[in-house]
Order: sequence, then C-alpha cells, then structure tokens
Amino acid sequence: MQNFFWGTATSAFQIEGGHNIDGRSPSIWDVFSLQNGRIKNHDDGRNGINHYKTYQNDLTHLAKLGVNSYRFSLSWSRIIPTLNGEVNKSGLAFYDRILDELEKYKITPFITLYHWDLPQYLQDIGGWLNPKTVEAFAHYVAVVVQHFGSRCLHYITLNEPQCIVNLGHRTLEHAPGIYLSDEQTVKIVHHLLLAHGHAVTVIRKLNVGATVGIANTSTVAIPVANTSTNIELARRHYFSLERGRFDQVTLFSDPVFLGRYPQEFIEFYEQFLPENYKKDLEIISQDIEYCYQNFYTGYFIAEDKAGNMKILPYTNENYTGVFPWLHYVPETLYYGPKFLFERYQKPIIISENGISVVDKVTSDKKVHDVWRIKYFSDYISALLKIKKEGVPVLGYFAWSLFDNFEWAWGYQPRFGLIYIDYLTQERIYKDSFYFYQNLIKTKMEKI
Ligand code: GCO
Repeated sequence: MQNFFWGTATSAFQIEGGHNIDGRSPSIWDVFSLQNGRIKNHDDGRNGINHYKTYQNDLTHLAKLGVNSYRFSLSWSRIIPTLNGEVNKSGLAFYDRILDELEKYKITPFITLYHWDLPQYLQDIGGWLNPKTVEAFAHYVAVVVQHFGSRCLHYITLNEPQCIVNLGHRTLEHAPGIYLSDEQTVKIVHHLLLAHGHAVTVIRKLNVGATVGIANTSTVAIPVANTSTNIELARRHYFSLERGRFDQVTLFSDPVFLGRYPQEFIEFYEQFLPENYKKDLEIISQDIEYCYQNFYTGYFIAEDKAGNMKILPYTNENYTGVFPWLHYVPETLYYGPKFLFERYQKPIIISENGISVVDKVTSDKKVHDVWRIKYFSDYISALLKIKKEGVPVLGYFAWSLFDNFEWAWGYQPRFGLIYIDYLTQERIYKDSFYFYQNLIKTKMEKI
C-alpha cells in the first residue's frame, strides 16, 4: 500500500457530458438542468466539460500532476439505463477505458458509486422515498463490482447524503427539487443509509478485497482557545443535532460507525422510522475500512465568562471566495479529523477539500490563483499537524481536478486546479496546479 493517498476528486455529472450517447439515459440532474430557473445563467450541466470525449487527454493532466490516487464517480444511468435493470455494456466500457488510463499511470482509482445523479426512471417511481431505489442501487453496485473485479479496490458508496436529503428535498436547491415533509425526509435518510449498508454487503459478498467507505460532509466547530473546556464545547456543538436539520455529521456517521441513530434524532423522529429499524442498523453498521469526509469550512466556538458556548462571527480573514458558505478556516482540517477519529476510531481520508475563487486568465495565458494556493497550503499544513499528533490520516483529495459544473451555481464558480475555457474547452494549468504538484513531490516519500 502507498504511504499516503495524494489525489484529486471529480464527479461524473459535473464533468462527463456525453449525456445522450452510447445508451446513457437521463439522470435527475439532466432533467433539473433544463427546468427554468433552477440553474444560474440557465447553464446546461448536461455538457459537463466534455470529459466523455476528452478523458484520455484529461487523464494525462492527472498524471502530470503527480498524484497517486484519483477519486471519480460513475454515472448510474450510463451503466443501467432502464428500470428493468439491464446492463449497458458501452457504459461499463467507458469506465474500463478510464481504468486503463489510470493503470497506465499507476494511479489508484477510488470509485464513488453515487454522486447525486439518480437515474430519472427511479425518480419517476419516487426516488429515494421508494425502497425499490435501494434495491436498484444494490443491483447496480453488484454489476459494477463484479465487472471491475480487482481493478478497483476502493469504493465510496454515497457522496454527501446530507446534501442529497437537505438540498435535494428541503431547500430545493438541488435535484430532484421536490419538498418532503419531516416524515418523508426521515424515510429517505433511512433509505440512503440502507443503500450504503446493502452496498457493503454486496461488495463483501463478491469478495474482491475492496475497501469501503461513505463520504459524509460537515462544517467543523473550531475552538478558538486551546483549552479543554473550549475544545469540549466545540466538540459537543459539532456532534449535536437540531430538529429540522438533516445536514449534521452524526446523522449519517453514527448509524454507520456506531450502529445507532443520534439520541436527539430518535427523540424527534423515531415514530417515522420503520418498525424494524434496529435490525436495519445492523446492515448499515457493517465494519468498513475508512472514515471519509468532505471538509471545506468551519465555524468558531468560544466560551463566555460564565462558561457558556458562543458562536463567533467570521472576520475578514475568513475570506469566502465565490461561495457565501465557504469560509477560509484552515483549522477545519485539524479539528475535523481529530473529532471524527476520537468518536469513530477509523482512519481518516479527506475525500474533498478546495475553494472557488474568481479565476482570470492573464495575457501570458496563466491563472494566478494566489488565494487557492494559500487555502490549500494552510489547510494541508493543519492536516499534517494533526496527523503528526497521532490521528491516522491516510489520504487527501483536492476538489477538484478541473473547473466544472457546480450544480445549481452552474459553470461560474471555479474549483479546479485546471482552468476550463468554456468556449474552446481548452485546459489551462492554474498556479495552484503547480503548487499541488510540487507539494506532492516533496511530501510523497516523507510522510
Ligand atoms: C460535494 C460536492 C461537489 C461540489 C463541491 C463544491 O461533494 O461537496 O459534491 O460536487 O462541487 O463540494 O461545492
């Protein structure tokens, strides 16, 4: 095994394009993309960055970057385009070609099985509200894992179920953009967890020796003072759960790693869970290898004179880039892994971390993304610090390799190490590409 997984991450819908060729059927994001007013500037996500056609060249850039790992997701509706479950061979063949390229460059694949692009035919029968979707997921996972065999040894079942639930079904910023009541929302939480659990069962049964994980996400509570009471207040706030919010870390991580729902969740919502939910928790909490987490940002917790917890406002230093929610808070990659490891006792892999800034191509055809470099540099330093202090951190995946389709925000926010000129589809290395390349080169052997 490698010492440390240095990688970048992408997702199928955000980059692939090729939405209606070689047998792929629409996903909920294809449909959502075309609905009036859903996506900024009416950007059409179905084009991605044309990676379906340019993947071969695109992956030469990945090799140049010098990473030893690459996290990408599969388009479910490319592989299984209809409700009858039949397999589309050309869909699998596309990913075979990607694996061929990765093998050529000795880059370890990490496959995300579900990164938000549910086949529309499943949404048509109720989406994650319908238990049939869970069965369909297990079938799709079996097809994939059987097909790739030992060519892929790292699977991530779901990406950010918090967002699937919350953005897709509560705030309606994301597909399918259908509002669910608390009762229905609890059902899809449970179904998503079950989908994860069944995927673990399938992967173990097929016995390919792959590791499994789920990429949850969270905004981390950062203690402003390094005192045990302040750290405890932050930890408690980070792991608390509020009624009506379905985006907190314990909601998906406690069932997976501890085999139980958070106490508050049970108090608020137990009546909406299926009768046999405790049995289901056994499936959900099967042992998995890694605790993946997508970390972007944090918020500050202080202690007032009476010893009470207080959330502090951000300062100018916590620059936001293009996104109002994404503040520069490098301590996120120190306290996040620390708190998660203390609670779940599993090795940590950062499955996403990055920032969107306003990138401009200058007359010398370069992109001087100074802020992104500062962000990566300070976040990675914080991560390596907690690793040095004994938390087993095994990998880091920068989000993202390319600028891409940023969901409801369209193509305007740019998260890539590589700039995309959307008129010509030209790829231009940003300064942060060289920064990350150099960082990997100097750290690769040392940690
Ligand atoms: C995620 C999202 C990514 C986003 C990124 C920036 O996993 O968080 O899936 O697809 O592009 O988070 O918002």
